[in-house]
Amino acid sequence: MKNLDELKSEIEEAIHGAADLNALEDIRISELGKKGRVSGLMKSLGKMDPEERKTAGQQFNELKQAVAALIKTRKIDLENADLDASLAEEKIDITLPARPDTQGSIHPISQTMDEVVAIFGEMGFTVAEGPDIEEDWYNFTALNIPVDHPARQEHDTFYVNAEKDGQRMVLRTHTSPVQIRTMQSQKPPIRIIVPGRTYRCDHDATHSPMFHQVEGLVVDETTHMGHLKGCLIEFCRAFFRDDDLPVRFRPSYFPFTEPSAEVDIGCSFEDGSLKIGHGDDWLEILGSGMVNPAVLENCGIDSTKYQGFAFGMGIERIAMLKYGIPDLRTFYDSDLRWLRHYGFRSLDVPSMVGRASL
Ligand code: 2NM
Repeated sequence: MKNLDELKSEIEEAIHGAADLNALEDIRISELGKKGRVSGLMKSLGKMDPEERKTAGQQFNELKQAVAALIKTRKIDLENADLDASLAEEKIDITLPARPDTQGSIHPISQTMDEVVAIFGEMGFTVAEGPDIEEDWYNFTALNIPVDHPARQEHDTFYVNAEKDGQRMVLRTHTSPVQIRTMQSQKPPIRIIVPGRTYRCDHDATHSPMFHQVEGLVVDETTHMGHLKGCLIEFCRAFFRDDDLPVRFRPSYFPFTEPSAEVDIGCSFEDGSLKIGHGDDWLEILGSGMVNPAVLENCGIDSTKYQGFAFGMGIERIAMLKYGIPDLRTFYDSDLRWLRHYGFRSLDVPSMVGRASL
């Protein structure tokens, strides 16, 4: 049997010479493993007589512990060396340009439509939608706007070179045809909100040939003007986030409603800038009225049993007022710098409005 001291220095030398963690692990197995040399010595104790076993056992144990300690120390050294090597090798290139910010933002039109829909959604309205290209009957006739009615000219209609069952097709001038379609296909009670694109042949600083509307309709047996007023006052105060916002109903005329009212909110023009919520001036926000019984009948609803109210608003207009956007035409320029300024973060829910800070 080899001299124990000799064996110890041989193992010690091997451990120090281990180039990496794998080599060290091989040494551990060949010395301390089940079939290792040191383990072999421990096994040989069984064949010794008691006196010999006592001294040898102590020596073998000391050797075993010394080898285990040496391996442990060498392991820590090798691990540190590995870390030092990768720190030296893996450099961070701080001269690389930053990655471009690819986060998009929500267009103010979409944001405003979502807000309006959310407010009416909480009141129990559901969203209805319909086609942009409409039959003349749905866009005008059913709404009590007969042929040669001046309102047809007022609406500056885009006519489409297509006919359906001999009917002229138009780009809808309002979203009201969706209300007509809903009244034809659903039984009251009806409570719908209709967001969407609308088209009028008009283009200047305050008009775009394509714009957005949200209209609403309620039809039930006992629906009355008080419901219209309460609902729209509530909407104006929720949308402009002002519980004391003054709201005024001003008599007006629409062929599809009788009586009709325009809805104004209180404001002031101090030092040339508009302030919503207080002051002696009024700003028009909505059109509204009790659905004309003729319109109900056109849709197959018994006007002796049912009554309804309806309203409509232009999204661009209320978005400009709420978010201080001065020029209508900028909505459609697709200018990314404009969108970064006026756009909204995608995770903002309609009730938690905040600007994108890009
Ligand atoms: C408005 C103003 C007043 C309206 C009426 C209807 C329908 F289909 F029920 F008759 N829909 N929308 C309406 C009434 C729209 O927008 C300024």
